Amino acid sequence: MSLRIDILTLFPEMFTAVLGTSIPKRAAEKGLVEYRLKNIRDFAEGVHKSVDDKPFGGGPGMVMMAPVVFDAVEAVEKQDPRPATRILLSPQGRPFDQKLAESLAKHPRLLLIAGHYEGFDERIIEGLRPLEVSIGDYVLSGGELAAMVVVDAVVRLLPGALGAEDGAADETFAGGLLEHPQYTKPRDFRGMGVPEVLLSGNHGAIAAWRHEQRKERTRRRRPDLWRAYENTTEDRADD
Ligand code: 9D3
Repeated sequence: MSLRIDILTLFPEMFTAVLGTSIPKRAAEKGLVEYRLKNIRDFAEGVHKSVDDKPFGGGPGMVMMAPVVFDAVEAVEKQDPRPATRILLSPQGRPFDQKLAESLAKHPRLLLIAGHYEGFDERIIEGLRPLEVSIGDYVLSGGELAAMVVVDAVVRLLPGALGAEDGAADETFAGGLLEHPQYTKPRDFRGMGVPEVLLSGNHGAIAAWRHEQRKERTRRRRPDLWRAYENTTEDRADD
């Protein structure tokens, strides 16, 4: 059974380019995943089809209304008997990382809820008990790009989504090292050369150089990853 991903959003058209390109597109063509976009506004009532309103107690911005989101979630969930893992994209959410992507890739069905307002009525969270997910500490205009990030990171982990070569390389990232520098033709570009060892044909020396570069980069650029790496490899002789 393939993964079903429902996405509730006010701007479904934002998703079409991302889901219709590259790996997310190929994964759907291979039958590994199915995307179902639904406009939250379809569940709005009244002549104005409102989905948001002013916060009780005052304050800036608009708040997504609970009845609309509940109706949307219930309607979409009824379309398939498999229970959906509900994910609400929110700046208050759990920081998204490769570990969470790996865990979500094992679920049969995901339901992503992306808002485009200052926030959600708290009763949406209280009543639907979604997993709240943030993609990092910066301010976006809405949850849509965050939802696309989550979908992209999850879908490429589905068995068969990647070519055989890419698949193995990915596993090193979570708690691993950053990549080493890479070079291709031409050998001289505007006076900048290529490290001799890469042209030497000495595969042992190349592997050792790359490993040193990865460690050095990780140590300098990502001390957080470096500490995690050290703590899982302190018994390894070559480090
Ligand atoms: C003034 C308080 N703002 C919170 C930082 C209000 C606010 C701004 C932007 C509330 C929501 C948003 C829209 N962002 C998201 O919906 C969002 C998000 C993000 O902005 N950064 C990182 N991850 C995410 S997930 C959803």
